[in-house]
This record gives sequence, C-alpha cells and structure tokens, in this order.
Amino acid sequence: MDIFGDDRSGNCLKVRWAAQHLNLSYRWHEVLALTGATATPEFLSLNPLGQVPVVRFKDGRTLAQSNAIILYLAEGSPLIPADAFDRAKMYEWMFWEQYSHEPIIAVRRAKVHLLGQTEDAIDPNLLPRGEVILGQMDAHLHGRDWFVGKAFSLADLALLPYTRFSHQGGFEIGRFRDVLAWIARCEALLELPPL
Ligand SMILES: N[C@@H](CCC(=O)N[C@@H](CS)C(=O)NCC(=O)O)C(=O)O
Repeated sequence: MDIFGDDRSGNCLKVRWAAQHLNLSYRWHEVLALTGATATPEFLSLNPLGQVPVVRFKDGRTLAQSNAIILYLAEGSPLIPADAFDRAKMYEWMFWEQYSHEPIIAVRRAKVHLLGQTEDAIDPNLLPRGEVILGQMDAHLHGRDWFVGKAFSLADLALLPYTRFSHQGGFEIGRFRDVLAWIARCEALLELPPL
C-alpha cells in the first residue's frame, strides 16, 4: 500500500507505526501539510477533503482519517481487543483523542512548533486546557500500563504521537509521571527511535 503522510504529523505517524508494528509493507510518500501540497488536483484525487494521512491500497481504493485507517489495518490483530466491552472502551479513547485531545494538544503544538507563531497570536485557553487533558490521561494511567485492559491497543497508538510531541507545544509533560512512564512503554514496544 501507499501511505501519503507528513512525518511531523501525529495523525500520520499513527498510520506509519501501525503498519510497522503489524509488519505490513508500505511505501511512504511525504506530503508536507500546511504548504498547499494537500490542495493540488493530484492530491485531491486521493483525498478530496485535502488532508493527510491517506492510504491507497493495491486495488486503488483509498482511505483517509487516521483512526479509520488504523482500525482497518489492525482488523483481526491483537491491537483490537477481542472482548466487545474492551473494544468499546478502545473506541471511547479514540473518539476522545479526535474530539478533545488532538484539537488542543496537536493544534497548539502545530502553532508553536511548526508554524512558529508567537504566544500573543495563540488562543490562551489552549495551554491550560491541554494541561487538564494531560492530567486526565495521567489519572487514568495511574496503576495501569495501557489505556484499555492489559495490553497495548489502538487506544494507546492513537493517543501516543501528539502526547509524545506535547512538549513541543509548550506543555509541561514532565509533570505527568504516569503519562511519561506510559510513553516509555509505548516507545519500547514500538521500537521508536528517540525523539
Ligand atoms: N481527523 C483527521 C485529521 C487530519 C488532519 O488534520 N491532517 C492535517 C495534517 S495533521 C492536514 O492534512 N491538513 C491539511 C494541510 O494542512 O495541508 C485524521 O485523524 O486523519
């Protein structure tokens, strides 16, 4: 399959890491977001919504939305709990990631780190709201190794990339000891190179 993504984007890294972890062969096509590269006619023929990540399978079909992609790639694998309730809990965290975590943590990190915006140009609510989100993750992880059940799942994979980048958005990740320990566990399991 062909993965079109931006290596600086957590949404895109979810797809790369899922493919690597599942030993799926893929070709990576770097498409820099925020530069207009996702608005060309060629790119829009892959994803008319103009966003990375998008995957093109051997048969020509395409799929976008990071969490939809990783759910499809991981179908039938241990990354998706067999138990229906655990699976629903995994979805709970994945929906939360897209609606509550990513729009705060990833957005502030993009403004600070990728776009180089100054504090006066950034919504001042993003920093305290992100700290609350990291605190919620920390509380959940206290006494747990993984977000759902006793094994690494797509809930962990979906939450990892932007949480791991959160210091680049000015969030004090060092305050959240259980999150830090969880990041280290995920890094070891996924064999990620140091940031
Ligand atoms: N909910 C989508 C979000 C995708 C998204 O926002 N992609 C950004 C990069 S992270 C993008 O392609 N933006 C268009 C652009 O900036 O060119 C997902 O999870 O895949």
